[in-house]
Amino acid sequence: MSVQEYLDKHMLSRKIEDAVNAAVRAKTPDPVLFISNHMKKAVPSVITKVKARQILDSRGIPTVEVDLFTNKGMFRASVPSGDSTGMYEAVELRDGDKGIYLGNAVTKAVKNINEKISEALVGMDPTVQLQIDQAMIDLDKTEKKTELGANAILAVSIAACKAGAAEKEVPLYKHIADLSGKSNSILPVPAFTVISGGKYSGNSLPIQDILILPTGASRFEEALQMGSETYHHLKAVITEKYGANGCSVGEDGGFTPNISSIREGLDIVKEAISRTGYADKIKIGIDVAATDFCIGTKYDLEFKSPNKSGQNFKSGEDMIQMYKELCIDYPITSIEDPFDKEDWEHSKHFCNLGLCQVVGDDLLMSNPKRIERAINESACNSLLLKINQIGTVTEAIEVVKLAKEGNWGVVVSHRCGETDDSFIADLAVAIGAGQIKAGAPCRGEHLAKYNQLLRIEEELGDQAVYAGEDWRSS
Ligand code: 2PG
Ligand code: MG
Repeated sequence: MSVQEYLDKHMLSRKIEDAVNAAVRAKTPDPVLFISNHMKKAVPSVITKVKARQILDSRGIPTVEVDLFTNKGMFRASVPSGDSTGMYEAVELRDGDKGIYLGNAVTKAVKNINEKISEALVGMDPTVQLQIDQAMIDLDKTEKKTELGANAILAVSIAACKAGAAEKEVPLYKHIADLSGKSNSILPVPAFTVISGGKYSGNSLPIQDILILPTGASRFEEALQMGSETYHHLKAVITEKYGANGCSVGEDGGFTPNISSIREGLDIVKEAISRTGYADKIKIGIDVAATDFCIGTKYDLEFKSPNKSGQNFKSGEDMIQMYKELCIDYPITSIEDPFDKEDWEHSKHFCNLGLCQVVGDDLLMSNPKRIERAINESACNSLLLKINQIGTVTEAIEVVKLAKEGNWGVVVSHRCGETDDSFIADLAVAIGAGQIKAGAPCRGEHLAKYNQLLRIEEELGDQAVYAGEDWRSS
């Protein structure tokens, strides 16, 4: 189309005249800026270019970043990556050449965006998230996004979502809320990792994380303050008991003192909480990640102590007994993956006791079929949502609906390999998840999410609602 044809088609002469008249009416002190902003709104927004690159995540491992361009500007997104990759989740495309980044490069995924995905999306309206995601799903044609890579598809999906919000001139959480059919935005209760164990640390603690949940705060800002203060009191407790080198941190930012039992970890967290003065307002959660120490049908809580490992296996029933006692002795309100990902029987039995929230992470892998099964069998009562296990914003919204229809809690989660992208903060607010797990209240990749929640709370002003005690049912 020639420029003249374009001008005629979009009636630009008339729109320019309108912009000038509007500037005069508004008595603007800066007519050029006013007219250019006015004209920007008049331009129909379409995706004009999608450009991806390889960057590094918080572990120093390659991941995908994308710049999506519309007539309104450039919108950037990058995707996280996790350690636990299961057969039910969308596939992250990695090059596999061991000589380059130990096989972890993502240049094929980047190429897929720059060529195939870009070609398919250029010209589309960025507000039609469902169509954009569907176009990529159709292009990929595989069930687990193996062809283009879930890392490629998700990066573009998120960038398009940001572009859609800009096109509508609304905050990102508002746009996602519209896409989800939700009208009330809710600030989630943060679940801060404070102690790291399991495969994330060199200590002998078998479980992956001990977390704190400030459910008794009145605002998110207060919850963040409680989390930060507890974290620093914990640092002091650890220094007193284990020396300063106990304060090194693991992948998710939790301290990694050389403790060997769950109770030892819970005791120091309880001590830190008591030093804050918020005792009744902060609850404790644990991510057991029991799949990592399940051997056959037994659990080896000493799997990280070479001289004890394999000598004292626990049965599923023993594990249930242990959780029962822990829930009595500590303010535990949430247990994630208490059993192996295929140990449905003990998960069901434990969940039915109703002692605390039972979160399905490895059990579900954010997979709709596994979520449906777990709802039907009451194998857990909360979804850990990892968006890169699904691969598009639209499908993430769908699984949240599924979980909410089952009256479950929803925890929007980061991955151990993160970037400075704060998308999950807006997502958590928009879908009314009630809970977000984004690591410790330290380190840039975690604070990108928590700080974004501060901004959203500030922007919502009087309208801001913190999930607080309704963290499971918001
Ligand atoms: C988890 C997550 C985040 P990963 O188990 O909940 O901590 O770990 O990203 O390695 O799956
Ligand atoms: Mg987990």
